[in-house]
Amino acid sequence: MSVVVNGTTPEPAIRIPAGKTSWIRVYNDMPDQNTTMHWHGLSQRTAIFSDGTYFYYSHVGLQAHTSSGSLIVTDNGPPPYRYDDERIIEFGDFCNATDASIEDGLVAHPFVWSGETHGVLIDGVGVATGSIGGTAGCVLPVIDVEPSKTYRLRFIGSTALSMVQFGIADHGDFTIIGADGQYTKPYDVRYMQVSTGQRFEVLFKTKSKAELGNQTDFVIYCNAAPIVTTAPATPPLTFSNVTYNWAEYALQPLKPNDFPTASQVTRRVEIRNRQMSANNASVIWAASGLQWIDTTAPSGKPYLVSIYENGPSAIPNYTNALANYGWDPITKAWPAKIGEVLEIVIYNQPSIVENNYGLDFHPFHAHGRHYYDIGSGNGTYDPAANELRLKGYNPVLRDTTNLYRYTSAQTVDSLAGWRAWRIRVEDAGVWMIHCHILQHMIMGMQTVWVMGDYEQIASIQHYDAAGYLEYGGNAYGNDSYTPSYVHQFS
Ligand SMILES: [Cu+2]
Repeated sequence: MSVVVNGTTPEPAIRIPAGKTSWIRVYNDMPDQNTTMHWHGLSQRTAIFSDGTYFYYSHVGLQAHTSSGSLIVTDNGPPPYRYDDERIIEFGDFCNATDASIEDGLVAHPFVWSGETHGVLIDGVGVATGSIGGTAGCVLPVIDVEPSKTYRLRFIGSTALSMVQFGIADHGDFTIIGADGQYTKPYDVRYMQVSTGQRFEVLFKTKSKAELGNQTDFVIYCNAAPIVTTAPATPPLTFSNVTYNWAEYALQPLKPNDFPTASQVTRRVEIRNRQMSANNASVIWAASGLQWIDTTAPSGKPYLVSIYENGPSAIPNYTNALANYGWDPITKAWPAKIGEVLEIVIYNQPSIVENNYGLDFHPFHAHGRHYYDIGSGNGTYDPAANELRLKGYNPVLRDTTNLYRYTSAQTVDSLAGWRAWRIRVEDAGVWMIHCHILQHMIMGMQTVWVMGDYEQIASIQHYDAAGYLEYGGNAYGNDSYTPSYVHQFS
């Protein structure tokens, strides 16, 4: 049992034009579950100016396993790159268990791991590990293309857990032209590497009829083809287990994007992530000592609702947060002021569960305003050394990038790898920064950022927001009445 939208997984693709107001009405037809829809990569109160590939999914529990679909913001005018047609390639994970049973295990005492994925899906189709395509109803994914054409492939990482490497046998490079909804300068790669939460746009040329000869099917990765039902004797493509160098310090914006210099940075915050044991043998992830799950907010309500209802007292205390790794001990949230330019350094630290000192990789995603990704590396972040690597390099704006695993284990208190971002704090609101692996989120690898003061956050008047502040409010609507709404654009 899992959650679907309009009867399908992936959910239907949504295409909306840039610069226009589009209505998307979300109905929850599940009598026994809450749901949310997260418009991944978009700051919902700001206008979108360019084409991009986004996606939308439930942000509740493990519903996003199946409740996920592409969201394409179409260009306002001709795109900056020429291509004949496009295809969406959305990766998903298949687990041979219900969402509820996996989730129960993740929060159980003692902890029960979900196990690894049973199959990586392309656009909802795939064959589970140990099964053979073409038998017993197992269908292999097929991407239909025509000869002599250039395709814009829109890759969407909507797996729960898996990092996916992807290639097509006997073809040339993919040319990356976009990442996380932002156009980039062209950058060639031999194969794709996509973590959960990430999107990439690439140009891909198919062969001409003459080049094809009699061969019209090509293996995607391995084990897969609609006519070929057994794996090739030798893998048709060579990938690398070294994941941490893929397209690092490489993707630059097509147009200048106001990248902040080191001297413009006003504050550096570290988020130190580690796996820990909690009471009763459960296993959690904590960020600088704070495990954040749905019940962590002290008010028991969403932060925005609490801010509207309680006013400035619900804003996390900035001074106390600075004295406590960046997060306020009362509200369990990370405050920032509008106008700050943050440098956020995300660290891996070895697990202290059963003294195994293990490490994992984590695709970190930020809601709201995109960030400038200033790179990654093993060990401890060295600002001066990194500044040399940034010379002549202008990072593209991103919303999901990997904190990698460089070694399997290290000594207990070491800093075992980093990812760093710069963020211009300009969008007032409550935004999450979290690992995008669904299992890790449920185990607590999430942070909540409150950006701006009360007046800035509550700039939509209370009477206009009132319908959002409780279940069944007039902003929700139902079968018998249309929700009331506030125009965000003139
Ligand atoms: Cu993670």
